[in-house]
Amino acid sequence: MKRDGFTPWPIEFVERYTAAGHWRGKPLGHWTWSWAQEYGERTAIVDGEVRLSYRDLAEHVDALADSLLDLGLRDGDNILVQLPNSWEFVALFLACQRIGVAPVLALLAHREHELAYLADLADVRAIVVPDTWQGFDHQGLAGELAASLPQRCGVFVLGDDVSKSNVDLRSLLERWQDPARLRARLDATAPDPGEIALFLLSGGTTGTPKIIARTHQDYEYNARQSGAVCGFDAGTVYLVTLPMGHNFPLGSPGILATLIQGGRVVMIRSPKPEVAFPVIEREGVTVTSLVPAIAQRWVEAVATTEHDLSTLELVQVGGSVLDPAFAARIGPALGCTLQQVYGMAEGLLNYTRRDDPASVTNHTQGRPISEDDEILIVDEEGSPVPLGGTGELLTRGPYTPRGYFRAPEHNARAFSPDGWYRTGDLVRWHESGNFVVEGRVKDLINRGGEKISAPEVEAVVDTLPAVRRVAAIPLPDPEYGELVCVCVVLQPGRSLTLEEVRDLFAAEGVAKFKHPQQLEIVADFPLTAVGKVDKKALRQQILTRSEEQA
Ligand code: J2J
Repeated sequence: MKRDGFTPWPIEFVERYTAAGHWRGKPLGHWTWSWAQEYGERTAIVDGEVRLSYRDLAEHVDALADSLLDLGLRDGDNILVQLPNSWEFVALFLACQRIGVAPVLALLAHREHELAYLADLADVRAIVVPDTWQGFDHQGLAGELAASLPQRCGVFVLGDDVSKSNVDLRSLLERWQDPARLRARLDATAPDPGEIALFLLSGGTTGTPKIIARTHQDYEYNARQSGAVCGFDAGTVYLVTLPMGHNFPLGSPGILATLIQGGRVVMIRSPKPEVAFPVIEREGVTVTSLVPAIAQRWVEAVATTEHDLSTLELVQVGGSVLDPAFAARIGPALGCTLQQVYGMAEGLLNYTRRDDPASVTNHTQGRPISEDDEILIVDEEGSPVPLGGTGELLTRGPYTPRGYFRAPEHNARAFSPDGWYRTGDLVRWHESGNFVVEGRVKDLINRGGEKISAPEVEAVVDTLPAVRRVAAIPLPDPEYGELVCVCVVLQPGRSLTLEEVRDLFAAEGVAKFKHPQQLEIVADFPLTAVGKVDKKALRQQILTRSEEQA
């Protein structure tokens, strides 16, 4: 079913990507059974004590898809999903793909501020949450949120403590029908492969975060081609260390490429070394993906671990800047090859290759996966920079959508008239042909790979009566790379503390990782020539002030 608010690729590109074999004209859900046929009784997913074969997985997926239909969900509907890493999450994701229901992949850290916005933007028909997670009552919040929406919206809960008014997700996964008949029935109503399959969250540089609609065939290519580039095969045992709602573990190459290849996906719920290391040993994990902050913890912990990590072949690190000196330590410490990944939920994926020399792997962020990824590096006027120069990366391609979902105004700025996505990243070509990410022009804070929109933070702080003007900027953080600092010009005679700011964020139900860590009161903001806050100068001012105080 067609949804409004989606920017399609122009027809000549559809034809080109199809003719090249990138797009295969099949919905993502189609592949579940094609994998089951090919890989049958091999283990597809391991989650604690649960081990599912490819056939088990396909049967559970169909049972769940059918239950979702019974509950009234239809092709063209969207649902909000906020789940911990689990086999049930994988099954739900694939069940949605069978019937054209698109999950909006929220993070467990999100609270009412983010969830209410997403539920409204995507007009969701159900919210799927754990009962509780790390002490937080997700079920309670989802219930309140669903009741507050104008549309009818169900609450589906994963856990042991599902309240009577909600739907128990596990019960929907139970198999009681003849799999062959159910499969035929679901195949007959398969969704359009050019339609929206899932929504990923954008890091966002606007006051309200944008969501990215990915289609069935673009996302399948995203995963398959990533898998080919990264050497995923039937022997791949992929550990899902990062939250699977992220593009990186989900499809870059992640879970989907592992399943495409007939490998084994191993779920863990926390990236902590004490959780991950025993599972790596037990399952013989060969590949995982990490953000730099987690890689740091693993490298520190490996020195004293008793666990045997010798099956690890490849550790992918991406999402935020990786210091080259630290990069050089990762492979030797973990006994595997490092692969840097420069990716984005908006599409374009870059990987260093497994056979790149260490001088390239440690110092660059990789190169695109597809011969149809188009790349431009431009200066502030939009003119291409000379080879080797630094500029903003613009891209188009077979898995880079042409617009954010339901965001025409923002799209007019974030995309060029001929469909190039302006990444907001400053990059240059390295002599190896890989990119080096040099910085960014977009207004966000990258906290250990989690992206925080500066205007979103500013909009919250701006509601405080003491605040005349506010600017959120990134400052260096030893563990997470960057922290959120809010710089405030006060109203005359007023004062403000960091605690008051943080209390407001908590009261507004903003995800904790966005709460400011530092408050700086300033007399005024430096301005650019066009009268905007000069955040670069402001950041420099704050850094100099901190140095002087130290
Ligand atoms: C510097 N900055 C990086 C890197 C991303 C794989 C890996 C990462 C993401 C991701 C992803 C970086 N060095 N190695 O979706 O599939 C910053 C850039 C980029 C933004 C995208 C994947 N890797 N970044 O991080 O949508 O600024 O995707 O534009 O969360 O992260 O963020 P996101």
